[in-house]
Amino acid sequence: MALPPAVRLMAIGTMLVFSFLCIQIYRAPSSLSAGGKHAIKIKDMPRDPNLDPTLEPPEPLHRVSGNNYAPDNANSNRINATILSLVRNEELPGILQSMRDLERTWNHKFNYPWTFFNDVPFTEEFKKATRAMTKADIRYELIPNEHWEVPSWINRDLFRESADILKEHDVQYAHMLSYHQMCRWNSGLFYKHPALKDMQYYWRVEPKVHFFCDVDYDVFRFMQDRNKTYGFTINLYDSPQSVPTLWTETIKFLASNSHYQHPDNAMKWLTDKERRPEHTQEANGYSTCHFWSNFEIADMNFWRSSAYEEYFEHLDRAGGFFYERWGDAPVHSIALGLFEDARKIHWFKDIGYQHIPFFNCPNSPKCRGCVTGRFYDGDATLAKEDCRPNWFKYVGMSPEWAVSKDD
Ligand SMILES: Nc1nc2c(ncn2[C@@H]2O[C@H](COP(=O)(O)OP(=O)(O)O)[C@@H](O)[C@H]2O)c(=O)[nH]1
Ligand SMILES: *[C@@H]1O[C@H](CO)[C@@H](O)[C@H](O)[C@H]1NC(C)=O
Ligand SMILES: *[C@@H]1O[C@H](CO)[C@@H](O)[C@H](O)[C@H]1NC(C)=O
Ligand SMILES: [Mg+2]
Repeated sequence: MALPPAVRLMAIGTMLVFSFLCIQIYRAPSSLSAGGKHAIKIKDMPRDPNLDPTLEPPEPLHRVSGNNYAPDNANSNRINATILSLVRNEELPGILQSMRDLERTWNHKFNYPWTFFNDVPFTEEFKKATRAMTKADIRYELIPNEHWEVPSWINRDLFRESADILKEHDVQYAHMLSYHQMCRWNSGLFYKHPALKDMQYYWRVEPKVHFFCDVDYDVFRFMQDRNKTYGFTINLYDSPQSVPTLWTETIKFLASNSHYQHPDNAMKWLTDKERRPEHTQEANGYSTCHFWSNFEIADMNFWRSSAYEEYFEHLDRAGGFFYERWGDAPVHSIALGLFEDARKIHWFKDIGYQHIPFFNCPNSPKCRGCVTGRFYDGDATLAKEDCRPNWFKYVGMSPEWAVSKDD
């Protein structure tokens, strides 16, 4: 593989450590017991589980009653949570579309605040138009320079050289410096913004996404009450060429931090080499399976833990946010898959969602505008990008969905 000399050296240098640790990790009892005894395991996913009827998760759920979620109620049932979105002024039409869908299906009932982030100030036009979409509070936050700027240890010449090579390998956005900055910020910086100091949970929203199904319970309370750390809708393979040394760096980190591994982790999902062997090989041991992070409902305490902080710091120093194109999705997913109890990761099966070109579309009378069970739109080769089969095989579907199975 044609890698820049510095990167090649780094890779060779870690080879020995890597092999040694692989043996160590696969021998550890922790990797034998992924998932929980109550999780619903499915082998090879013979049919899309979204074709089965989906109800709400079982009670107790927190619902609207009287004015308990009214926007101006100082003693509302809302917890410290926000919808958040990193967005550019130019993407105003796209974010209005996303807001319209999320407000219609969920937030007009619960009125959680929106927090918008930008690396440049929001325009008055942006503020005015977004304010008109919701009764809830909206905050417009500027990202501090020290969170957005390219770190001092990144060499610009090496960045450009590496981007040329990434481009040869068809890695999208290779030369777009701001895309690399965005991935780094979403990986390890966003939750450090002072505006989120008192916030614990967030729902991440991007411009131009769709929400299809009415959700009639407080999803943040659901996360809290059921001890969930992270919620996803779509689970995908990534381009191995965007993360050639992400797994090698992860193994290096684990060399001195193996105590951070959770006994009930999702290591098997992260390292499966049966379903797409060539992928795992190209990514040097990482299956590339990840939660698609344009949708996330999560507990920031996980990102704020010493395990994640130290892991991010290690990756940041290694330079792969710039010399490769590590996305926040694989970075978040690897950390969750290693350091968290896999049972605390929840598939929000009931939240109908689209970010082009993929869908989560459940079979429920609460959904309108998507085709039940459709996973992608466009070229048929997109079908193989679905990594849910491995998640259900190794970890299983959240026990909450057992109810709809008996239907
Ligand atoms: N403010 C700001 N937002 C950005 C920038 N780059 C990307 N984003 C946001 O980051 C998210 C991901 O970017 P997007 O272009 O949708 O990437 P894709 O979904 O991977 O194709 C979106 O919410 C964008 O609005 C940037 O330079 N500045
Ligand atoms: C939210 O956070 C603030 C500040 O930490 C705290 O005082 C408040 O009690 C929290 N509210 C809820 C509902 O947990
Ligand atoms: C959540 O965790 C708390 C504290 O560890 C525990 O007391 C509670 O029973 C757990 N609840 C659920 C639904 O697992
Ligand atoms: Mg996007």
